[in-house]
Amino acid sequence: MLEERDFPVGELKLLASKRSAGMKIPFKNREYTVEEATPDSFSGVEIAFFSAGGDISKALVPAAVEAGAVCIDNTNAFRMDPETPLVVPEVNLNKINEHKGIIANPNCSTIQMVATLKPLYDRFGINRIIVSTYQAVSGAGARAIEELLEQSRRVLDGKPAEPAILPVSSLPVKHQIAFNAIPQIDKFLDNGFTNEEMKMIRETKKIMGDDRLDVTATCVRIPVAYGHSESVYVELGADFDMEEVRQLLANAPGIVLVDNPEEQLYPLASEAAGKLDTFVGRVRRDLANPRALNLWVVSDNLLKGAAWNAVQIGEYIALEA
Ligand code: 3JN
Repeated sequence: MLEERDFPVGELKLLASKRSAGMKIPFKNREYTVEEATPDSFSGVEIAFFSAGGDISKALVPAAVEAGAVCIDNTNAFRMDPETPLVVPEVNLNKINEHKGIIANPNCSTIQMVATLKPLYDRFGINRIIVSTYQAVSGAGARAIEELLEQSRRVLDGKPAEPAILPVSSLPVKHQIAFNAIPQIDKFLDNGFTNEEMKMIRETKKIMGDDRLDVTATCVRIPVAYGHSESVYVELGADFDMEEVRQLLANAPGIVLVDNPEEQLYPLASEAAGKLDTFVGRVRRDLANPRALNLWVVSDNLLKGAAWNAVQIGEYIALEA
């Protein structure tokens, strides 16, 4: 993403665990050697991107902040910390300036939903969101992509699925993902929701800056490699005109309206994969509640859902702050 966006990199330092130290990674016609990340790694670093899990961020982000770096953290470690802005540039860019060394990058499923709903929130207000997600296996890491591909081959060959990775949790029980849908992403909490669902609920309120927003979520893993899809029911705070809703979505930054049922055109994960934008379609007024809308929202979970949102924040810091 840094290379693709021609990010203004002076010096690049690639850090990872001891296990990955020594690996070579190409960047702009040069090869860089990965170094082991330690608390002493950050002297002279201006911007640090973290994406190695919450525990690593908790252990190393404070050292990076201490060394003077602005940290853009892709994990859940600081997302709900009141001192840390949780930023989707299309929604709350202004919050970046309040940072005290850390800016948190939200969960992938949250980002694409709030980016889409922001223009509707600003124009009509939002009282309630009911979302169901259809999430790609890449959200669970490279080994989950491998599992989907390998398992699909096995099932097609009439062999047992032998699930080993999904759902990712500390329990030994695993489920088939090939030709299936798994209504669990991350671990279960005491309230019956999964951690992924609670991330969407809490993060949406924080990013929109509205604690009274009612949000409920059901997060489902489906056999797609790249691109999360979401069915979103949203109750607006005022009467609305469908044509105006379409215009607001079509003109929203980072959002592409793909909505032409007559030609069977709507957002698809296969089309969104590899792209920076978020795609919205199937826009229709609810039949029971005339103040509610139903939408289908799709984006690349690894790009807008992660790397692109983080680099977008980095661009703002490097070029404008
Ligand atoms: O499974 C998905 O599709 C999304 C996964 C997100 C995830 C997985 C492990 C750790 C996150 C996240 O960004 O919410 C984290 C984390 O927060 O550190």
